[in-house]
Parts: sequence; C-alpha cells; structure tokens
Amino acid sequence: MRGTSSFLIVANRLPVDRVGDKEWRRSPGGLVTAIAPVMQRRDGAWLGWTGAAGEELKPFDHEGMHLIPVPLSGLEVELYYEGFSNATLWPLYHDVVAKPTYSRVLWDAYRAVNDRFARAAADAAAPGAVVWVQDYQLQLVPAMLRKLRPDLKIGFFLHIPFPPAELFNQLPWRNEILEGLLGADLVGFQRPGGASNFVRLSRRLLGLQNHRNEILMEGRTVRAEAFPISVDFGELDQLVREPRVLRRAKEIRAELGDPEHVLLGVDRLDYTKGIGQRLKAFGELLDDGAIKPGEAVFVQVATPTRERVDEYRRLRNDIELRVGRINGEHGVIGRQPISYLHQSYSKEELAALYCAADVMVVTPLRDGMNLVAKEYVACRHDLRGALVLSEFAGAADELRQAFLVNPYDIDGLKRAMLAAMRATPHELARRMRSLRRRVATHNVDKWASDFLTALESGEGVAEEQLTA
Ligand code: ADQ
Repeated sequence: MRGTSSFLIVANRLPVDRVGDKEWRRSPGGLVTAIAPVMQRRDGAWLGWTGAAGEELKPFDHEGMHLIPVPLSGLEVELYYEGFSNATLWPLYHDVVAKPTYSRVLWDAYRAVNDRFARAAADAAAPGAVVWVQDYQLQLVPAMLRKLRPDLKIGFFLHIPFPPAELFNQLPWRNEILEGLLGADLVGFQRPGGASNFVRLSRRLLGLQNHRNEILMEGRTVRAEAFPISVDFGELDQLVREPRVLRRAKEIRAELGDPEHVLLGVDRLDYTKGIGQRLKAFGELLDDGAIKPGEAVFVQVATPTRERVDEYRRLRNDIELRVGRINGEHGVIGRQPISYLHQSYSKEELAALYCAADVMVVTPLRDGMNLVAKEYVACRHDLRGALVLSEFAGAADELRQAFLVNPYDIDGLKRAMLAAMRATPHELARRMRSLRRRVATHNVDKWASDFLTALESGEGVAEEQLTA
C-alpha cells in the first residue's frame, strides 16, 4: 500500500494537545513552529501518539497539518514510554545521572511500538517521500521502515545526547539500536561529539566501514552529522517588544518585592537539569551572607513531567524539601528567597519572566541542547541580563559568552552566580550582544532547513536499482 504524503514527520507525540473534550491546540515548542511551514508547503503529515492511553482516532487536520494518530495501550505507555524510553534510554543517554533499568519486558514493548510506528509511516508515505523520524523513543523506526519501503528518503534526529562507548555498551540491545538508526540516510545529532560517538560505535560494535562521518551499511551510505537545534528568535524578539509583556515583567518584579537581583530557573522537573545543585548554591550564598536577605530572589519554575516514573517522584520531594529548608531559614513573613512554581506557563508569561530576570540560571548535568538558554537570549534585546550556563548543555558549544559553569562544582556555581549579579551593564551588554548574534543567525528555521537540505542532497537509492 502507498500513501499520499510526500513529507512525513514521525514523532512519539502529535504536535497538538487536547483542550476540553473535542478541541485541539497546537503544542508550544520549536519543533512544531519550525516544521509547520514545511508541512504546509509540502502536503505533509505528522504521525504520533495523542497522549491519551487506549485512544483510537482517525486521521484529522489541524491548522493546515494532516495528523495521523498512532494508538498506545495503557500497558504500552507504561512499558514503552515510561519504561524503556524514560527509565532506560533517558538516564543512559544522560551520563547515567540516574541508574537505568534494563528489562527484557520493556525492550519487547519498545520494539513492538516502534514496529507499529514504522508500519503506519509505511502506509502514509507517498512513493519516494521524505520521512523525518524524531528522537530516542523511535530509534528502531528507520531500519523497520526501510525494510517496508526502500524507496523512501529517511532522516532521523536525536534531541538528546548520544553517549560514548563506555556508557552505550551497557545496553543489552546496543547492536539493535545502532542497526535501527542505520536504517536512515542521515542521522542528526545536537553536537559533533554525538555524531562521532555514533560513527565509532558503528565501527566497533558492528564492524562497519566509514569514511569520516559517512558509514557504509549494506551498500548504502549513512551520514552522521550535528545540527544544533534552536528557537524562533524573531517571534520571541517581537513578543518582548509588546508593551503588555513589559508591563507584566515589571509587575512580576513588584510582586517579588522589587529585589535588587531576580534569578530565574525554568525547566521540566527532571533530574538531568541540575535544579538541586543551583538551589544548593543559592542557599549557600545566603548562608555565607554573600547575598543579604531581601537582596535577591530565586524564581524556580519546574514544569511537572513524567510523574509516574519513580525517579521523578523522588526528585520532586527532594527539591521541595530543599526549597522549604532554605525558605524556612532565610525567609521573613511575607517574603521568601525562593519562589517555587510547579506549573506550566504560556509563552507570553515565560517571556515576561525572562524579561524580569537579571540572571538566568541553566545548570543541567547533561542536556542535548537546552532551549531555555536560547529563549532567554532571544528575549533580551535590552542587552541586560546574564546567562549562567552549564558546560554540559549542548548550547554551551555556541553560547561561549555566557558565564559557563560546571554544575557539580558548587563553589564554582556560587562564584558564577555572584559574578553574574555583580557584572557591570557594559560587560553584560558585551556578552549579550554576542550571544544574540549567534541565536539570531542560527534559529530554528535554519536548523530544519539545514537538516532537510542535507537529507535531500544525499545520494538516494534509485527506484530502478531496487529489487521487489
Ligand atoms: P527538554 O529536556 O524538554 O528538551 P529544553 O530544550 O529546555 O528541554 O526545552 C524545554 C521547553 O519547554 C522550552 O521551550 C521551555 O520554554 C518550555 N518550558 C519549560 N518549562 C516550562 C513551563 N513551566 N511552562 C511552559 N513551558 C515551559 C529536549 C532535550 C533538550 C533539547 C530539546 C529540543 O532534552 O536538550 O534542547 O529537546 O531538541
């Protein structure tokens, strides 16, 4: 069977969230923003899960995008999504900052769900279509899809880090994962290090030959390359020039008691993000008297995420305990040094928070890229504001003028936070100007078009070379 879509995105989730019972809303986030115009231009479709277990829906259209739901049962959500994706691959690919679970039951579910996605993609794609598979939940799809539809051009992009051999080799199914990815014509990573880890592992574990970043696989060439993802710079830059956003930013500072310094963290509540380390550093600055009570407020926005995975429940308790302890020790009636918000916000409210913050603190222990760092930069056309950034975030490769830190080094983190608070306006403007130049010229449109150009310019397999 051949479908009709000449451009297909395959991702764990569809790019929409449900509002109420029947309505859909486009999900926030760069991926959708970057890809929506390409989808509209090319008669594209997006294949993914709706987010509700056990739901079987027919394909539907939303804001010019054709959406094809792939169903997942409650058990599959538990084993494939919360299990193999988020309790095995996620911690393994993030430097094992939490211990990965290795279980054959989880692996079987991962394989079965990947197979379902591959079959659905094979049905939806037009002859010779371009199919772009996204992220760690679907690493087996490229090879499964190629087997069903060798006529397709298949790209894969990994949003999280790709680990070195010392870590990847722990995985009992390491060869299967590599073979799955090698089904693609182009495998994209956030950093060059991820691409070279992949090439090296393909050589060592599968005995494949390569020429630089090109791997020879069953007579085909698979390219591995870095494409650092970014944000919609223009959209954010416009948004923060709106008077209502600036008013809201002023209001936020007033609500916090107009302290001299507002520090901000914005993350999914994930153990890779180094939230505990940054709060510890801030708490110690208060303990040491380096920051006077009332002089600085730390706003930590921690979006709820993966709440059914044990490690995430433990993390939430740890963070809340730490916040409670610091506020208990250093707060006064009606004023607390940490404002902790376990909530999601609209793009506009986030933009106002970015404008209200003097110091943005981004301290992941490991992160594929980290879009929050780039969003902050895009929001600071006033050239004020300092970015404290972990050297273990992919974004650190590009944002060299940030205050770079090793988040495991609490003293170093304290020094960087103080330096950021005390920097002169001249120094802040110098740093921010350079950061903004980078994000403005390397925005998310460029990421998508660089990837697709590389995918489509690669040598394809001609239809007549194929045997049925
Ligand atoms: P994430 O781990 O989710 O992404 P990040 O890149 O920071 O991390 O993206 C988070 C997004 O969620 C940002 O756009 C941010 O604005 C938004 N967000 C965070 N908290 C929010 C809140 N409270 N309310 C509303 N929105 C909120 C994964 C990888 C990253 C990689 C991206 C994209 O882990 O390393 O940068 O994919 O490839």
